[in-house]
Amino acid sequence: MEAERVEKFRQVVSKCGDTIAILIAQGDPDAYGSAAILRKILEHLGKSVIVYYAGTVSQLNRAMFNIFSLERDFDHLPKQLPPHFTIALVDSSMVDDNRLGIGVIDPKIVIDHHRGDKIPENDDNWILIRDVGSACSLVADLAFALGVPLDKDTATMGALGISNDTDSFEAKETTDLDRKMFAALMEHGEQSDFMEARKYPLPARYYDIWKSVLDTQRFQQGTLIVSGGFISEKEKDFLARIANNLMRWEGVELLIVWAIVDDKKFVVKARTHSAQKLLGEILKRIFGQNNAGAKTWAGGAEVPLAEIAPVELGTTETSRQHFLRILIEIMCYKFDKE
Ligand SMILES: [Mn+2]
Repeated sequence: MEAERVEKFRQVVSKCGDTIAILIAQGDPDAYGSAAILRKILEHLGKSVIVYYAGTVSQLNRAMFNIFSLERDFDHLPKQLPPHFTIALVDSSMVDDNRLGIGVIDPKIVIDHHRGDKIPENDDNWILIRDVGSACSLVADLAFALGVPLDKDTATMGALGISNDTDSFEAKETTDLDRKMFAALMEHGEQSDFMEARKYPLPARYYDIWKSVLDTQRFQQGTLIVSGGFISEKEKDFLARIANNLMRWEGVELLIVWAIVDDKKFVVKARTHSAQKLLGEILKRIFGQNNAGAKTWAGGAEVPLAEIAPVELGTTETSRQHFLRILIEIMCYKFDKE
């Protein structure tokens, strides 16, 4: 990282309040790792830090939470933060993110690899948004530039974030920085913890959801639309895992994996192979400006169910299956022209 950017970071941090709240909008290994490394950086610079995560801990993230005792280190984001807390945002750059549920925020530090909102930088904030595979790579680069010592757990978590977001360096977004930072982090990290957090057993429900995905598939003009059916909040990121896998399907250019979460929310994971398809724009147009976001090749959306479904979700199994079939048709219609 350029010396002047590092210097600017020091200056911005010195102007921040004593307590910095690092916010995690989407629970995934990249966000957790980024937050853990940024915490070490800010503590090294004399700040006290609280890491807050929004939403629940998914089943896939549970392994990481257990291995690194994150229940102890991370706090659940409350409805409101004390006004004197300075906000730092990692692995996201949306200032009005519905997932946070605390309204519009004014973060002084933003480190992200999603193209989304462009937050303007001024003398009092430090914004780093770059097209790399993982936010952890950017935060680790900053940590090494500042000479921040990283303990075994923090370094391993950073490496996990990189390998998760780059799909073990197979994703198109993967850059030289991701590979370098992974190697640098694992010099301090622990291979056995790394493996345990990557190769945890998958619950039977994961394969049930796969069955629904295969049963509901619709393929039209390069667009594959599938549904995981009714799932719980904790099972939500099974969808991303399934989506990454389905992108190997021959002829698929745009992939939409959706499900109904806890009978309340409509959740979408989208993937594309085509740089012509501006995924973020497509998703925002279909699902609403504040409900969707995307990197170049991957994105997602979350919408209250009532906003997307024209009928009430019934209670009997027959009516629920009927509801699902209606939504399958609606989704095919919405993506017909994309
Ligand atoms: Mn990420």
